[in-house]
Amino acid sequence: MKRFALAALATVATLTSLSASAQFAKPEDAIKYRKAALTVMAAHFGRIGAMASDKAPFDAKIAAENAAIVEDMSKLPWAGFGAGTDKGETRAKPEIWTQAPRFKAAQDAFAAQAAAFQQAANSGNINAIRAEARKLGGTCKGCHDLYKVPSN
Ligand code: ASC
Repeated sequence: MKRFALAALATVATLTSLSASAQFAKPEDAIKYRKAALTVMAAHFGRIGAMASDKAPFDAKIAAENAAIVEDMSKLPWAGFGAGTDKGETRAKPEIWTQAPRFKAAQDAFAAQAAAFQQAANSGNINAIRAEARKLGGTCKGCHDLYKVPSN
């Protein structure tokens, strides 16, 4: 337990310093970074989604591993939304910058739900995983509806 707590703290410290120190030479680097982080997160969330919807056999260990990655990644994309990154290869809406506190609150709600999701995954209970995965998907969608230009 103690060792787990220390390891968790070390991970948080590392990720916090990583995201705080994420520096981008050019706006397009930041855009690439945030897309990459979101893509990796979606891939690992999708592996659990497949289990939650019975498209893949349930494996508690694999679920926990993927949820840990989702939780780690949930903190990273936001450093890539700095000033000047509203133009380019992006479907990010201007509201991200014109309603910055609201966008930040959405990030925080999302990260909190990612943590709850990881806890559920660690419990190994597929019904808890399903419930928290549904909520997490809801926070993804909530942000996309407000802040992402739909693809046609
Ligand atoms: C995912 C994923 C998203 C969200 C979104 C939820 O698994 O890749 O972008 O969930 O589809 O509505």
